[in-house]
Amino acid sequence: MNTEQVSNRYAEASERYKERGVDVEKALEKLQSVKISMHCWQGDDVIGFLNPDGELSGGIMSTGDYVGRARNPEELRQDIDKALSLIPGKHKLNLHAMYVDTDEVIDLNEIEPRHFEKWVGWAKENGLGLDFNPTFFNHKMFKDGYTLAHPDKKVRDFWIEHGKRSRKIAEYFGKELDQVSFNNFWVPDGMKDNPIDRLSPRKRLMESYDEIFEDNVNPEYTIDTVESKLFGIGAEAYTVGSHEFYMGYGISRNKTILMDAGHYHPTEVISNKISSLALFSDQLMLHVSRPVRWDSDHVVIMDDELQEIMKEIVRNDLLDRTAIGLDFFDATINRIAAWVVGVRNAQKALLKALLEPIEELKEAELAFDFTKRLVYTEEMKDLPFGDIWNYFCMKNNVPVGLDWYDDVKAYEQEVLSNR
Ligand code: RNT
Ligand code: ZN
Repeated sequence: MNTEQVSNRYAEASERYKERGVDVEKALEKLQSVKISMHCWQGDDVIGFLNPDGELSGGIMSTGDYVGRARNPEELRQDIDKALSLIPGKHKLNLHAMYVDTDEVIDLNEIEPRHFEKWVGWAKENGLGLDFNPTFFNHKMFKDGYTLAHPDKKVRDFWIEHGKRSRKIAEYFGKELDQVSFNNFWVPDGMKDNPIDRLSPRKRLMESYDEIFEDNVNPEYTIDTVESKLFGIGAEAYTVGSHEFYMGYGISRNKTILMDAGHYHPTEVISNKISSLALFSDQLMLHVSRPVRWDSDHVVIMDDELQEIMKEIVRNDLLDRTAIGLDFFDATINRIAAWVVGVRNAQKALLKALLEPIEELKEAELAFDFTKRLVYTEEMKDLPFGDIWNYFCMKNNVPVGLDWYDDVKAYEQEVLSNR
């Protein structure tokens, strides 16, 4: 499609939405302002640069050996640049501590802001924000299935130090880039088989966190988030940091609760949790991921749950209070395509949610007019949403429709296949 066709279709589509009382321009303005936190770890299968020959541990798994895994920070940034050039808008990169960029030989309990200076320089050049995560896996101190909940204080102390340092780095990101950096704590701690004592590890985890969070950091620059999980590989029977653990911890300690779409029972959805959490917490963060039968971290597609998540955020006016991050890792496909599909889908689902006649639907519901509610929401599905999305891409100078795929293929031939 050429520019004129895209514009014409946009004009027509806008009319259709207008008939339903939807202000398309306003929706696009909103969409433009939303930053998605794109996770760096799709680019190298969650290996990192601290221990490049190491294996992924912590009960998560990436499978596949597609050509072109990024092996160092330069390659990873080059790949991220490529992906971002195909995604409309300005976003954030979500870094893990193990993605340090330094010539010094350092360990997780020694990281400092200067080990991330290159990432910050790159983010500044590209007008991006940075989020952060301490890394509680891929390391020899992840012992006996435990980190912060380990019975041995020496093991806990190693990780407590790491956690403390991660907060200084996130604070530095926020200050340098003049926008808040979310710093997410997730630990894999758990047991393969049924424990005798479920309480003590949880108490240790709570006390370790309390120590980590003792230090003051500037809330304008960084916000701590805590991520729960149902189970991991090797922690099938018991995961210390469960949903209830972090609900209690987050609410009582004023920490932001992060919900990952893959971290609940298979029929349990985070879309139905957002509204409850929003009543008790000012800030929310999500890991938008796609579980397939279990916490499998598949690339995010335009499925019902993705759309439901975005609808919940938009209908309840929570966009300004909800940080949206992505979390998946698929090594069986082109990794840049994985990012582009995932981020673009998150944005598309958000746009769909923004293109609803929300007030009218709420009124119908309040008047118990469930017929109208059903009829309208079903008919809305047929409106030419794709024409609005294409126009948004064009306005942002990124490829429209399938055009981006050729770009990724060319990059694979020129760059990735030579690695
Ligand atoms: C693991 C969590 C966590 C990780 C990243 C790499 O189950 O979802 O968010 O995926 O920290
Ligand atoms: Zn996650």
